[in-house]
Amino acid sequence: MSDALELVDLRSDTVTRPSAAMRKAMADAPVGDDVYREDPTVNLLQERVAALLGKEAALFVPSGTMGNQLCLRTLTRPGDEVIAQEDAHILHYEGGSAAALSGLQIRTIPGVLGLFDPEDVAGMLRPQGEHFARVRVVEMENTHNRCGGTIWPLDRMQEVAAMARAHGLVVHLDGARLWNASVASGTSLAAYAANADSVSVCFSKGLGAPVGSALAGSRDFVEEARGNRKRYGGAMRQAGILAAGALYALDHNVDRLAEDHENAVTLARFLREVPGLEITHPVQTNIVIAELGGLGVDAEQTIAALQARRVLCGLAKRTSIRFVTHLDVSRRQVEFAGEVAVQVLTGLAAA
Ligand code: TLP
Repeated sequence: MSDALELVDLRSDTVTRPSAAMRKAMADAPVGDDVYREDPTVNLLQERVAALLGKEAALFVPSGTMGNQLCLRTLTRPGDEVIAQEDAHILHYEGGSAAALSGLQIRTIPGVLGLFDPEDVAGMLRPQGEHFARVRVVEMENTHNRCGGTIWPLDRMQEVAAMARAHGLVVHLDGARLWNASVASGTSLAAYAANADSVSVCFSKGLGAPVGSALAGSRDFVEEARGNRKRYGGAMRQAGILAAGALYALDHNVDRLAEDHENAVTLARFLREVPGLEITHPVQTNIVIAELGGLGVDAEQTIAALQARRVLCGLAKRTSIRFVTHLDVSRRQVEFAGEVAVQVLTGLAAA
């Protein structure tokens, strides 16, 4: 089949390219200067996202990292502590920015599959006094990237948020892939977001827009985040061109995430054929992490060998590799990648 001859890029759902229809919507978008708040397309997107998340306001930002970091900056003062699960994106993949830009320390909960319990939060509280950092934010990531796209069950989020709030803490939700959680679980975006004071979501991952994320919260919070966005150099001018891609994605690419989730299950089925390979998480959304430790093959070597066969994946942890399904890979391509992965891994294990 012709598409099987092409590169099957499963490194991330960030690699998607805007479709012709999305590009047209972007080209045709009415725009204005968003620093003057005069870009109608950005304004529309912000209103739409605020409504979807059940928040008073939202703000368009260039990236998920900036969304998370603006939320953290706006919720805290230097020296504060952020409580997060030990595999959190804000800790591993944002260049140390919580420390560099906001003077924060992140204290981690081990958790299981990226999730934790209200008692874990209680265990992180500190007495008041000059020795202690102020514990300020509890962060949840839904879906959880480094733990294989796992979904926070709504009731567990509610319990964690209730515990945090009972102790005067605020909650941030890294919802880069909240769309995936919502489509897979049937829980509304707003129901998840109700458990957070600040939320960030991305259009540039499974939704297939080329650029852009948003943060959301109360009107006052978003107003302050807007000032910080300017300071961080993230205030854009005729950004409606980009916001139009995000609006197009909201209209066309949310429900279809279910296909990506099915494709991830299919891929995992192939991978499980390899004796010794482990997928240690339930495949709930669009991420599959294969643990290679038991197989005795090197993760980097595996990635290179797969690349030579035109299948791209990424390193997850030292001994595991990550595959992410998305709208630019078809069922057939996923099956092709699965077949290749079985051959390559079986061959490496036997060598
Ligand atoms: N994740 C990227 C890489 O940074 C690892 C990926 O390929 O998955 N929160 C979560 C949960 C994310 O997965 C990401 C991106 C971000 C935030 C940051 O988004 P960007 O890349 O737009 O800064």
